[in-house]
Amino acid sequence: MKLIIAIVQDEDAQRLTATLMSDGYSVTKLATTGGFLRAGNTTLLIGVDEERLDHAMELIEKVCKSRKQVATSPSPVAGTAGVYVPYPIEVTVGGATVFVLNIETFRKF
Ligand code: 2BA
Repeated sequence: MKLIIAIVQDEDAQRLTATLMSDGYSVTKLATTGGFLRAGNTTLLIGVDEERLDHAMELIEKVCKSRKQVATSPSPVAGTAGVYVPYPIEVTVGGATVFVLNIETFRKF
């Protein structure tokens, strides 16, 4: 068995969860926060049998879109007054950041 950990944008989370569940996958949805943008995103935990892994990955790739986001970042150098000056930066976020882990044991009690 494998555990897929998929970090996706909130905008895609609803549709991805519905798509996975309608194809018979079990999904746990966590509200998470990205360390860089410090904005909300969604992490899905999906336990899958090995033979269904590729199909789940295809669904994630199909549903999750990459988007440009403008974020405010502190400047790496202090301004003249010794204060960090925030400036806007554009980053491309997503479609999905996916980790796949081997699961040693899976039990439901
Ligand atoms: P954030 O950490 O908020 O990052 C949002 C986006 O900002 C990233 O999109 C990337 O385009 C950009 N970014 C991140 N760190 C950067 C840096 N040091 N300098 C410049 N730009 C940077 P994604 O790569 O699509 O990542 C989306 C979210 O997935 C991340 O949100 C984070 O929550 C998660 N993530 C990505 N890679 C990860 C990893 N190796 N481990 C754990 N979580 C990860």
